Amino acid sequence: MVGAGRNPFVRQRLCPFDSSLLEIVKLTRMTIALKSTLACCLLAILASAAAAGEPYPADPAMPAYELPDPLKANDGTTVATAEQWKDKRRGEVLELFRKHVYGRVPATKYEQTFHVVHEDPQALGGRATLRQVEVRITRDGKTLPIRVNLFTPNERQQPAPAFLLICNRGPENIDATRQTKSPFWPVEEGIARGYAMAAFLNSDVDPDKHDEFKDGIHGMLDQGARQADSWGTIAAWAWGASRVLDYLRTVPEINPDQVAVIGHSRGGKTALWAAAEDERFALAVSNDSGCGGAALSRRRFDGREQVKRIVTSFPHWFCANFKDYSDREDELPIDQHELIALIAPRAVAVGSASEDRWADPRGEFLSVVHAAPVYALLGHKGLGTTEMPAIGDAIHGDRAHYHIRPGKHNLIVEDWNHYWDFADRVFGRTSQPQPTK
Ligand code: GTR
Repeated sequence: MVGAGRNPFVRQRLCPFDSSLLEIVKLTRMTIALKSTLACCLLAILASAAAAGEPYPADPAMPAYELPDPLKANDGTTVATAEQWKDKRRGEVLELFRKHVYGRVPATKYEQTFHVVHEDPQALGGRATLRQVEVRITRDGKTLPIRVNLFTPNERQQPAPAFLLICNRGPENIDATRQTKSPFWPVEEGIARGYAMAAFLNSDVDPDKHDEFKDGIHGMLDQGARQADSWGTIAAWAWGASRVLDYLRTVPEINPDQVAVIGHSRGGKTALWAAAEDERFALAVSNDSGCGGAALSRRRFDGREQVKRIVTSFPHWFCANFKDYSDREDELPIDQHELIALIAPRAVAVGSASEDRWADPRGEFLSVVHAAPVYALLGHKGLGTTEMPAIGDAIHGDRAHYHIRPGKHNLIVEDWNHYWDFADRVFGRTSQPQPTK
């Protein structure tokens, strides 16, 4: 049993009890005043809890839960060696996620070609080479272009490690002209640290709306009636990330064995699933990915996104089977710590924001903690602790990273610096955080 949380905020009874009307009015006013004072106190507590150096607030009340053991095979036996994990159990866990959560990619054949549509060897004042590339997917006379913006550092002794951002925001966030510089994709800082920076829009692969899977890559590759485990839109975006990786691995300036996939929120859910499906990604970065991403589904408390809510608001993200676990998370044959385990022994980085309770920061942390037995089996310590860091702190473990940044749901340079620091360790290199422009 992982344990039920207790509500740290004790409710106070404020109702007055008096027979005189005047007294009641007075007391009611007092009650209102007291209530607003209490509300202010509560806000102050929450605000101070969001300050750097403070512990993340205790869990609200929630039902006790028990996590499935990643090392217990479908036949009930316990996986005891790295070989058993690789040859048997990893495939089982992957299949369980395909069947119950994200869905299965169809086996439909297609053609893929890469087209450099613009190249500037002297981008960013000569510090980088910019390539704008289309990864074109063609089937039955129809073509779907995935547009990639790629900056590679010009100053480098050897092929550079790369970060591929799955951008779930507008194109201005990944502006190749750099007229708009968004902290969501801090190219200048990444290049200064020696990283190649690539990005594509998830909407190029599949639209982020419930279109009955008619448009985007679904419209192109799906054949026949949809099944309960047919791929949803997150699986489609993850597939798109792999197609961009196909291209990145052909770029001489990039080390093909050092490509990280990174995403925020729905993009973070996608980054984790992309790395689970595609073992060529050396590092998966989940920023504020929450429900259906890094956060454990079984932690069911009010104020965080749960399965019922996510499948209702975003019916296209997951396979149809996932809906069956609305308010029945305990019946899922897997939980999200096993998604992290699928990335082992490769590196994983999970970042949270202290005010992002909807994404359940502690649930995101615990997923990494509970993936540790698989990392251990494969010769790595993982985070190396079960204690959540204070707000503002980071844990750079052995192939696993976690940080909790003060503030709101977002991907900003502070998060990126944590990820680059960790990637430096994983890839055995050093680089310095840059002053933000
Ligand atoms: C929210 C959704 C989250 C998260 C977020 C985002 O509306 O509830 O699961 O993915 O969107 O992607 O920004």
